[in-house]
Amino acid sequence: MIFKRKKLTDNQLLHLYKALLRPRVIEERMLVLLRQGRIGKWFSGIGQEAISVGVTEALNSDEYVLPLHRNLGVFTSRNISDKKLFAQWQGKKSGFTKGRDRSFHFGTQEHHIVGMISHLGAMLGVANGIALSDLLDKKPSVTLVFSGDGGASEGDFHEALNVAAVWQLPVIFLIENNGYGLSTPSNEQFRCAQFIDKGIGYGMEAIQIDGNNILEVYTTVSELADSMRKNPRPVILEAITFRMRGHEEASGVKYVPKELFEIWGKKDPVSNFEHYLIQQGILNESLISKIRKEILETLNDGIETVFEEPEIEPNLTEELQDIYAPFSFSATPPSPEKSKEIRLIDAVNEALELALEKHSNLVLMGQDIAEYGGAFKATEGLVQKFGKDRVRNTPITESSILGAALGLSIKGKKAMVEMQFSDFVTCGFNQIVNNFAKNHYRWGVSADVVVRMPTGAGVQAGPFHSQSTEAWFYHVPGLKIYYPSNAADAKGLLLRAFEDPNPVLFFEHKVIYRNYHCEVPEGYYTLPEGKAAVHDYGDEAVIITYGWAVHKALEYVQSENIQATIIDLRTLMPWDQETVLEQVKRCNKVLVLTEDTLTGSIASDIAAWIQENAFQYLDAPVIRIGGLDTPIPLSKTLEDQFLPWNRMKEGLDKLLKY
Ligand SMILES: Cc1ncc(C[n+]2csc(CCOP(=O)(O)OP(=O)(O)O)c2C)c(N)n1
Repeated sequence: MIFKRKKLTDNQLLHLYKALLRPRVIEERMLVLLRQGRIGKWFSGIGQEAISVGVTEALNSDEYVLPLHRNLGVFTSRNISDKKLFAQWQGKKSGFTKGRDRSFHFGTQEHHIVGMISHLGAMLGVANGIALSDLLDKKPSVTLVFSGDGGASEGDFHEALNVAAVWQLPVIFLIENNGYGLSTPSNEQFRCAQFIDKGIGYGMEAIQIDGNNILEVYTTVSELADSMRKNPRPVILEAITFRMRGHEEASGVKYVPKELFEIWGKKDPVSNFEHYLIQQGILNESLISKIRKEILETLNDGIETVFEEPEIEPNLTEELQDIYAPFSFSATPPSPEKSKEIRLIDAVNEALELALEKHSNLVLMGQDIAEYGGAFKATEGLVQKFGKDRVRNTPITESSILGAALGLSIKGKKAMVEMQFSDFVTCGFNQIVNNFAKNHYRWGVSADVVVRMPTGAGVQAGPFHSQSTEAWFYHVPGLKIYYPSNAADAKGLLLRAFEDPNPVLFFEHKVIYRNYHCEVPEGYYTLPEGKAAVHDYGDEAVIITYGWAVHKALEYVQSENIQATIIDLRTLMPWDQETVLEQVKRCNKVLVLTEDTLTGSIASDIAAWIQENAFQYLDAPVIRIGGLDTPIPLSKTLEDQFLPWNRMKEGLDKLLKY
C-alpha cells in the first residue's frame, strides 16, 4: 500500500492514526463481549475503518454525514463518547434514542450526524435535502452520505443521484464497495464493472479510491470537499474495500472464498498505516501500546458504567408524548367580516401563497408545480412570486423528494411536497411511514413536512388515479391526517398544517376542487385540528364522515328532509372523539360513511371506537357504509356502483327504521 502524505504534518498523521485505531479497538472489545454473551448483535466494520474515519476527518465538523451500519468510525471521529455510544447499543435510557432504536439507528444534531433507518437507500434522499438547505442559504458546505454496493441496487439510490445531479447539490455519494451484500456477491447484485461507471449516466463526476488507504481517503475527500464548497455539485465516490467479517457476527462467512481474506488481510487499513508511520519515525511499538491502552481504558470505563445503568422503566406518558414534536403557536381565528366565494382549489392556492409569505423557510416541491402550476393548478402563479428556489419542479421521484423534505426539516426548514395524485404516494411510502413518522420518536427531530394529496374517485380516472389512501397512513403512529371537505376548511387547515412541525398528510378531493364553492374568509387564519364541524338537521341519526361524502350526505339529508346530523370530521388524525360522543349520545343511531373501500377503513375504526365507548347510548348497531372492496373501476356506471352513495341511502333508511 502506497501512502502519500502530501502536506500533512506528523501531528496530523498521528491524529489520523489515533482516529483510525479507536473504532478498531472498540470493535475488538465488542467481539469479546459478544463471545462472553454480554452483548447481542454486532455489525462489524473491521477492515473498512479507513473510509468512515478518513471521510469524517476530512469534512468540517458542521458538515452532515449520513452513515450506515458499518461506520462506527464516523461516530468516533465526531468525538461521541464511548459511554454514550455503548448506551445506545445496549438500548439504555442514556443512549441517543432512549432505548427506542438499535445500534447505529440514531441522529445527533450536535454532531451533525443523521443515522440510518433499517431500510437501505432511504437516507440518500435525505442527504439531498440537507445539501439543498445549504445551497439555498448560500452556505458553502458538503453533505456526505454512505451506501453499500448492495444498497445501491435500491431505487432510492437512482432517484437520489438523479435529483442531486439535476439540482447540482453538493453531496458526496460514498459507495463502500466491499464485494458483498449480506451473502450476495457483486456479480449477483449488479452488472457494471465498477460504480464510477455510473457517473456519466447521471451527469456526475465519479472518483474511485482505495478505501483501505486512510491517506488516500482523507486527502481525496479534503480536496474534493474544498472544491465542492466553491463549486457545488454532486460526486460519486467509490471506495474499494472488503468486508472482513460476516454480515453481522452471527451470520458467519462460509460463502466467502478463504483466499479473499488472505488477500485483503494484507491490505488491512490499520496495520498498513501503522507500518508506514513506524517507517516514517512517527510511531513506535511503545507509543502504539500507550495509545491502545488509553483508548481501552476510557472504553472499559464507559462499558462498565453502562452495564450498571438499570434497564429502562417504561413511562407510558413519555412514550405517547414523544410520537409528536411539541410546539406552540397562536391560532389565528378567521375574521368573518371579509370573505369571498371561492372553490377549494383557489383556497389551497391562497393558503400556499400566505404560507410562503409567513414562513420564509418554506420550500414547495412537486412535479410540474412551478411554471405549469401543478397538475390541478393548485400552485399557479407561485413561482412567479416566490421564485424557483422556493417553488421547485422535481424529477419524477416521489421517494427521493420526500426524503429531501426530511433533509430540509433537519436543517430547520419547512417543506411541502405535492403528490401529483395521492395514488403515487405508494412510490414514497417508505419515507412517510418509516422516516417521517418515526423520526421524532426515535431521535427527537420532526419531519416538518406537509404532503398534499389530490385524492378520491368520481372523475372516472380508474384504479390508479382514484384511490382513497388516507387509511394507509392512519395506521401509522406519528403522522397527522387532514381531510377538509370545503374551501374555507381547506384554507384554515392547510395554514394550520404549515404551523405544525409534525408531518401532515393533507388530502384534497378532486371532485371538490372545482365543483363546490363556499364563502372563504380573506387573509390569514388557522383552524384547529381534531375539531369536527356539525351540520345539525335533527337528532334521529348521526352520519359521521369526511371529504366528498360530507356533500353527498348533506345533499341526501336535505333533499329527503331527513332529521339527521352530519359530522364532518375535517381531520382524521387526530379525530374529534368528543363531538362524536356528544352526537352519538344525542342521536343514538350512527352511520359511519366513507368513500374508501370499507375493509380496514378509518370508518371501521371509528365504528369500533363507538361501540366500545358509547354502546349504552346506541338504539341500533352502528352501520358502516363505504366503497366496494374492489379496485376503483374506470367506466361511469362501474364507478357509480363502486361509490357508496346508493348504499348510504339504503343504510340510512334501514337505520332510521330500526
Ligand atoms: C430495503 C432493505 N432491504 C433489505 C435489507 C436487509 N439488509 C440489511 S443489510 C443488507 C446487505 C447490505 O449490503 P451492502 O449495501 O453492500 O452493505 P454492506 O452490508 O456490505 O456494508 C441487507 C440485504 C434492508 N436493511 N433494507
